[in-house]
Amino acid sequence: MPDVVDVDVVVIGAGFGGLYALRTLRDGLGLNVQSLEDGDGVGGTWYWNRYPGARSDTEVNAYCYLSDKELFEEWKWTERYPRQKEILAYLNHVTDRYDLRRSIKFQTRVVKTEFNEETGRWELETSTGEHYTAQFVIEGVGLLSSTNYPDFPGEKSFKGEIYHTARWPHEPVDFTGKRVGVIGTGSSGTQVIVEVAPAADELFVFQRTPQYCVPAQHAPLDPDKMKRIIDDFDGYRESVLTSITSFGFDESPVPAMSVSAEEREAVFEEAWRQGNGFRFMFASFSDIGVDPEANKAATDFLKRKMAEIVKDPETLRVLTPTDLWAKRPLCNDGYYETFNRDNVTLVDVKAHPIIEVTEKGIRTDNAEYELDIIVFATGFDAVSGMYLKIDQTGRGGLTLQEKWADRPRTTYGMMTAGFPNMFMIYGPMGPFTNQPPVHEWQVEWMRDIIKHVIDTGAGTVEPDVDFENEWMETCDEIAYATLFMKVNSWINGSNVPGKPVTNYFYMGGMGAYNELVGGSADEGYPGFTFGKALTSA
Ligand code: NA7
Repeated sequence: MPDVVDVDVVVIGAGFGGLYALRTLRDGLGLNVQSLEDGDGVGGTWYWNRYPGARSDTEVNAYCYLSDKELFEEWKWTERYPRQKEILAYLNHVTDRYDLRRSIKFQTRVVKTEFNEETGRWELETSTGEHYTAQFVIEGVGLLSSTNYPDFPGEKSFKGEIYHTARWPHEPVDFTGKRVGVIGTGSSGTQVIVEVAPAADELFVFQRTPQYCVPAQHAPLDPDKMKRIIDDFDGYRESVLTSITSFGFDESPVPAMSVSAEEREAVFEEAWRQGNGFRFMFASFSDIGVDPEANKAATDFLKRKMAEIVKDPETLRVLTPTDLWAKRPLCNDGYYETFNRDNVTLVDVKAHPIIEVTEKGIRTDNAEYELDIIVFATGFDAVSGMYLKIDQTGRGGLTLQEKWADRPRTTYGMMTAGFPNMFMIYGPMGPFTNQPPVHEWQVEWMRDIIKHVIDTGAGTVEPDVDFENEWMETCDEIAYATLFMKVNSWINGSNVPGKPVTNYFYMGGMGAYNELVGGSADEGYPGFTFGKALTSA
């Protein structure tokens, strides 16, 4: 028998969510917590996504922890949207500030979790052959973490370098004088394209679906804004956690078509001037994500802006989306302007699909592009992907892979029936919001229910199947009334071949989620079953 380490809690992943879970359960509840992390440093998304141009496109006042005012005051961000390096430095600071590193094992990927019904404990196995048992497992494995890597034939024959944005090497990649191909024009693609274009000799952008991209309006951080937040810190955190999107700005209550065309134009113009994709979508009007007419008003405006920027008519035609605006909203400065550069070529791979990677570069059905470097900015097997990469077994031998074969099913995006004491931070059917403050909220909910299990002597907690089904229905009812289900993207699973195309989110907004799920704790957790302790840890 291999050596087995018994702990109260295993936390999988040391990104924003996992670090907060470690701190909250270890220092808040005094439990024996072991964190296991695949990378050789903390940071999660921000550890892996080191590509040129990588940065948060959420304003930093909402892209950080909000549970500790002192931390918020002491860490000095420099830019409105922090770059990857700065976020990684922040997360390392947090790790050291709360002395978390001693509880984390790096380069240790959990490959298997199994619930032992005899002992009421989870048994875990790692890629390094280590074995753990734990009463509770918290999976902070990341919403956007498992990479989507299209399998183009011939990739191995390519003589140049190939990178994926979400598995970028630690050493800088030199693009100087190189012919570069970027596949993908989502958040990662648009960021890498803008950054690499000035350095590369030639840049070929392989675009499948054009995207609406509003300016970010990058700028140094506004110290007055941060001061105003600090002066009413609790009020600010409350406002973030009771808003719809938790992005730290005021959302509009005004439907787009309730105002005159002139007024609408002025509001859009101001939103463009202020920058930020989510802000544009949710702070200009209340219904761009749900009402096709409102959505069209917004996209008409964005198309007019694109036409003002992009000089070549054919490039403009290919760059201009024809869909609704209902992928995850993007923002970046200089994205459309980049296509005015002489060294940048837009390749329409919807019209002429990529057939293969050759020794020399990329071949579409009508041309071959000779390249030195290929960048896959092709995104993620999002939301459910990372959970399904781990071989997970709950009660009665039911595997997560079996349970989620048709679609992921959870309760509140945090637990799934048949998997007692297993928690997911920002799992499927959780709120569709900015993440870090919501990670904290969810971890605090987990802390409270775990405390309840401990205080009452119950060994386990798990959601009831009927209750879970009700949650799924609630989520679907809301999501299918939005436009996000009508356009292909990772939000509904349609970006990965073979993945269930379905709803993956609670789209009722964080405020409603907070009330509903937080309220259930006050009522003694209806819909959850608390079991008897079988053995002590
Ligand atoms: P995204 O937003 O999923 O974008 C991936 C891009 O890659 C998108 O343009 C895709 O086109 C394209 N793609 C994917 N597969 C292919 C193939 N086979 N051929 C050509 N093009 C392809 O991922 P990101 O990493 O940019 O961002 C994900 C999230 O991370 C982002 O929303 C933020 O929340 C942070 P498609 O649109 O599917 O036609």
